Amino acid sequence: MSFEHVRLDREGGALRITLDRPEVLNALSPELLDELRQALEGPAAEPEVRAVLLTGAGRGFCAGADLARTPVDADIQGLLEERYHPIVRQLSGLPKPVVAGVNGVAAGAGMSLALACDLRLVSSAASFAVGFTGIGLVMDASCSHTLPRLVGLGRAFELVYGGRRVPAEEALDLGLAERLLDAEGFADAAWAYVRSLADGPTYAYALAKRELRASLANDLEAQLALEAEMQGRAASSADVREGIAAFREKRPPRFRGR
Ligand code: LHQ
Repeated sequence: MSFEHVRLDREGGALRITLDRPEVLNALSPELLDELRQALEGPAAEPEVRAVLLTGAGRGFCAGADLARTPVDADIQGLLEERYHPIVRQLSGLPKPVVAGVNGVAAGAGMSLALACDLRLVSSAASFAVGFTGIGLVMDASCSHTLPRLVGLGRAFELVYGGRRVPAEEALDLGLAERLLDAEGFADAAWAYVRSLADGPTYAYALAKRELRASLANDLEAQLALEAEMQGRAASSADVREGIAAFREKRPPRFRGR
């Protein structure tokens, strides 16, 4: 599979997807969106891929929709349903860890993509800008779903009204990011983190991801039922046998991801 606007690297079970239009801070052109969707539905979904890193080339993570290529009188509703929603569903639904490596500014729908990932590693040079309202639009590509869940309703309002730019350190405090890493060496550190996740118990991670994602909508009874089902599956995996054997033998486990 060869792409022009998205770069893919594989190392062991880790896949890195790099948005690759650095001259426009990786703004989302129709071509980039198509390639990103193909990368997420193809290579990222292969069972041999056990963790995914989404990051950006150059000094930006993603500046959102390509404003030079997206006429505002276009069918934006159709565009979102056709091109953006499948990407969001893959980022949040892939049965493996999906990590955003936010190397630089993440704005508008670029911020949406980062928030749709399971967690965000941010460079000290990164920033977030809700952005949409600054140009008279509203949140899309799942930002209005993830943002209040991550930062709380009041803080979401504060970020949306005004659309200010949030620097990396504040993003960490607010809950927009989970780890702050030095800009120097960020790409290597983010990749090492995701490579280490790819050696983990992928099947347990996938089941845990279902539990956590479902917890936001479930009541206690529904969540207890889901946990029992997920634990039943985890307990019958080869990885749990390896995990327990490694514990008894006082050695690191060698998980095979199922
Ligand atoms: C860009 C962009 C960009 C094109 C920087 N497009 N070129 C809407 C419609 C449809 C469906 C889906 O969703 C949406 C929602 C959205 O995502 S709307 C777009 C939301 N994004 C924004 O409003 C961000 C617009 N960009 C900015 O405000 C700034 O560029 C930020 C704050 C991101 C970065 O500022 P700087 O670091 O000062 O960089 P810059 O502004 O100089 O940008 C560098 C280049 O990238 C520049 O090109 P140039 O040829 O002048 O060097 C920009 O024009 C280009 N660029 N964002 N979204």
